[in-house]
Amino acid sequence: MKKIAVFISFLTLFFVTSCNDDYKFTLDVVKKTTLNTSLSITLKEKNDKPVDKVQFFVDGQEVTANENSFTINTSDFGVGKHVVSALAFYPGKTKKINDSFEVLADKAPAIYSYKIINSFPHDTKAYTQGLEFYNGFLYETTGRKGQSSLRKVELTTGKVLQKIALDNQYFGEGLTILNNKIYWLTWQAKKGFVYDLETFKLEKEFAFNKSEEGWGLTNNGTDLIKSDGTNKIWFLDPVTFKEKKSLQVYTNKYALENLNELEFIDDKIYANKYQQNAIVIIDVHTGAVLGVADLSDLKKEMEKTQKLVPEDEVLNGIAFDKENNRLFVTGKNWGKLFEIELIKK
Ligand SMILES: [Ca+2]
Repeated sequence: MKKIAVFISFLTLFFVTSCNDDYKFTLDVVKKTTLNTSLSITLKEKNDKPVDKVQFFVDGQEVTANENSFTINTSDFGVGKHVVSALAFYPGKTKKINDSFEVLADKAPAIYSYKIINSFPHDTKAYTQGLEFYNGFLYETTGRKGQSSLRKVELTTGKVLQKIALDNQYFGEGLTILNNKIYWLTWQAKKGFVYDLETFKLEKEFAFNKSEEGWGLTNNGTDLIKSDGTNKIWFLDPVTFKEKKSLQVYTNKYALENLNELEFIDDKIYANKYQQNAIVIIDVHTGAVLGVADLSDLKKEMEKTQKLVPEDEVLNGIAFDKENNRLFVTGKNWGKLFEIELIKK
């Protein structure tokens, strides 16, 4: 009796396995495409066996299917790697098939040069990680354990008007000001802090979620916008600190990693790329790199009066004075802060 049961189980297993194996699905997907392109993806069964229904998902979000295929405009999902899944329902079974596609920007970034409009003193002991212009003053955060500080600075003199230190266990990173609060990131502690704008009194701390580290910070008036050292830019709710969404930053050729200090200007994100004397201009909706400003001559300008530590005392810090349309940049421990104008080549 037992033998028969085993034999029946074996038969059942064989039957189920062979039935499963009868359906061989693949997703017909172009692996690399560009923005502003229509992309069609089709679920194929090796022997054209009929399925009852297919549901498609891009990055976990269901998209409208037309029988065994669907079409999207790549701009709706932005540049970067996207996961596509199909859930196929066929007699008595369901199967999930995963694949991916990568979207690049549809054109090369515009190249900008720059013109120095003004230069101001900057503390050579300020290892700049965050820089923002607010209500007539510069606000700056500096890094390194035991040296991390939050400062309010007078633009024209570089004089530090107000300053607090971060606990020695933390390495300070970017800052931004929103709704009369200062938000300040730490590097690898997966933590950020919130201060009162006027008093610099610590109000609360928050934890990062999926974003990896704390690098740059800015805001668009609604959300905090954070870089984490990868090619991703994260949008956080300033009250709950929920990471609402992320952008992947790509040119027409590759992903741009190590995005550092940030500034939100005219609906675009300006980012320092770590250890590169460049600022990249990013489309806030798609993540595509729209422009690159080469500031290597600005570093050379600094080196006329100051010896900079290679690969350490690098360009970092972008601030924008919206009222007067002034763009400020500096670097880690640089003795000068420059007002510059970017010029499209
Ligand atoms: Ca900034």
